[in-house]
Amino acid sequence: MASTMIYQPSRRSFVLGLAAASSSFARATAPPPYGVLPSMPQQRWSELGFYNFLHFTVNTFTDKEWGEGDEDPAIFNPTAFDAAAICAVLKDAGSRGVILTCKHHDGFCLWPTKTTDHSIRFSPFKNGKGDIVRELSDAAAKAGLKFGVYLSPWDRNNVAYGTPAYIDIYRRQLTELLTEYGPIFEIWHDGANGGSGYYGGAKEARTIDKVHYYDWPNTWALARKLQPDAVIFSDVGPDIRWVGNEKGIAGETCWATYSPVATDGGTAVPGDVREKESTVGTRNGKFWLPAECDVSIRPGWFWHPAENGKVKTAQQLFDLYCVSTGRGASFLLNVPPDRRGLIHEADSESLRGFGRIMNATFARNLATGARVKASNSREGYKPVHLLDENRHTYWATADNVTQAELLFELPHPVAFDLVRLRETIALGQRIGGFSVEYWKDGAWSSFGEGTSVGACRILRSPKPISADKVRLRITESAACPALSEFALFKTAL
Ligand code: FUL
Ligand code: CA
Repeated sequence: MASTMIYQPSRRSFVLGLAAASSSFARATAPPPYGVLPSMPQQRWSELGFYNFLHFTVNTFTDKEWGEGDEDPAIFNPTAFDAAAICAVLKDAGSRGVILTCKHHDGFCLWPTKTTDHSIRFSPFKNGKGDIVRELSDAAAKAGLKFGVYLSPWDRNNVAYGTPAYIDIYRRQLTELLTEYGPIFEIWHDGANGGSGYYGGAKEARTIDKVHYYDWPNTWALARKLQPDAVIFSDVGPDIRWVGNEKGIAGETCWATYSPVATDGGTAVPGDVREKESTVGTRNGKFWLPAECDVSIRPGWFWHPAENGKVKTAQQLFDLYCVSTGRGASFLLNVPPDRRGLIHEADSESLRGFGRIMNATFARNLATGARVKASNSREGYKPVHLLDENRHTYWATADNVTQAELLFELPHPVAFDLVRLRETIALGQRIGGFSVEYWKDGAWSSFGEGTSVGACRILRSPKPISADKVRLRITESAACPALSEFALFKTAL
């Protein structure tokens, strides 16, 4: 990965961004930033937490997970496709955005592209006049959901796949998607690459050189130019990294910084990265590359009638949220439309339940109203900023202080099983160790401890505990700690 591809904010832009949040902030001296820093699009992305994938294509009709690319476009014919209805279900679940498989490995395009005939234009859907990308991006905008595009680099239909001509086709497809459908928040490049396929009738296996074939730096430069506010995802970024598994689980330690390496120790590229390391990231890594946890609500990525009884429950989704977003990553949950072009009832029920749990659990920070004392505070960065519901104001210590204690005294005992911390990531990933304790029977008991914090860190206890005094200890920090929020919640199942 070329380091020039990683674009970082100027120091000025984020300091101004934070200062705008509170005028007393502007007068005090902010802690100097530490290490590599998130760009503005990466900072905005880290506030999303939960958003969705929609896997939808010819596979929905052939009952396959990977189409060969030899499908007759006539099979693509959703009978009741309703983008607004899909968005309404996602919105109710608390989703912040939706990423559509505009083209999966089969090469079938869900928009009337000029680059290939393997598309919706040759399907019976709306007599070839339909455009799923248009309908979904419009409906998402109306529902207040961000819209993102998945465009598979591997194309098992295209005759040119494996030759330089295909790279031009891929970039033209990307250009259509990034110029004709409004603002795009995330661009998703899959790592599955090369192998057998139809390839315009050749029906053979084609392998590609993963490091050079796609010329990623230039494709990403094109994406940056067309949608400068979007984040670009792949196994290795340049903005968001794959978490290294498809289970929706980030490492208990999950650094936002990462120095990706290929399996043989060489240059990491989409399709070749040490997956286990992607789960954890790298302390003081070379790039700001936070993890995204992609997982399907069903066993498969596409809708299969045989999996209607295997939909994850609302509670399972909540558990996944806690180990993805709650570990400094994000939760990208796939919900595949069925052959009608709707979210199946079983999936909507789980999503509704998940939304209910999320709303009821996170409705109110139970630490609100606590008196808070810090062992050390920097001038203008008092601990009250931890309880002001504003992620742009924060508590920080003096420059040379890298261990600290915060004491929260509540007016009444509260029952809680979740503790949520937010680090001030605009200043880099600083904290490397912390513990939470509560006062019980005249002594401090351990609630839990952790390493990385990042944009959001949730510690969970199997049972609620009740206390009127809670203590947070920062046990390790690479520079003086800067924390934006401290919150207590009780899971409302
Ligand atoms: C993988 C693909 O091969 C799957 O079909 C799916 O799209 C998943 C999100 O990424 O690499
Ligand atoms: Ca705050």
